Amino acid sequence: MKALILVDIQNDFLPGGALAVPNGDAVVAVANRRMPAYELVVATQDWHPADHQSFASQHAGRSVGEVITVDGLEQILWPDHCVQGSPGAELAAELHAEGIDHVIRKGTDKWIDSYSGFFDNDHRKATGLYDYLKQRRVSAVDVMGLALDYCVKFTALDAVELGFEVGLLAEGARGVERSPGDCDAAIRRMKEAGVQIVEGPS
Ligand code: VGL
Ligand code: ZN
Repeated sequence: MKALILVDIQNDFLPGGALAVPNGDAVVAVANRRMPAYELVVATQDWHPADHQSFASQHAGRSVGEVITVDGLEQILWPDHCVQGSPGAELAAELHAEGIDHVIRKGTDKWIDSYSGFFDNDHRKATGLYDYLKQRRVSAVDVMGLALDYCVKFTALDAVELGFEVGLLAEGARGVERSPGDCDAAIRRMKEAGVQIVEGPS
């Protein structure tokens, strides 16, 4: 069985949001169009405590975009985003929520970020997504959403490592592009790992 994983399609990643992804809103219509073709649809939700240590605001004298070490791990500092219970953390209002079977929240531990929907960035703890999919006999996943060069990429790479057949719905993904070329590099890395890049509408 094949599942669709909708990655972090949340207000804070849409235009006007705290960590807006350029043209991030374009993925909502793609998600709505593609969802009915899958037997199972899972959404991930970035879900940070207000004092999450990936927030630049938590580190005196540091600014957004700097890279520091948090609990022994490299961490890019982001603006405050997807704070638990805030409007920015909600799934996009136009996303057809009734088509989503399950939501996996991640990034809940203040000391470690979680780009992947499966594990935190150091693979210390699982989010429950793998068990959820395995219990339902899922063997293949298509991944789309935000942001292509962070959470979509790491979710797809972990899915490959976990043994799923993985597709990237490229038309349904947009990236932050902190540095020019990040999105192309992300797609290249996914391709090399064995992710099938699915282009264009269907
Ligand atoms: C994301 C940065 C920080 C993402 C989440 O969803 O790609 N990026 N938190
Ligand atoms: Zn985050």
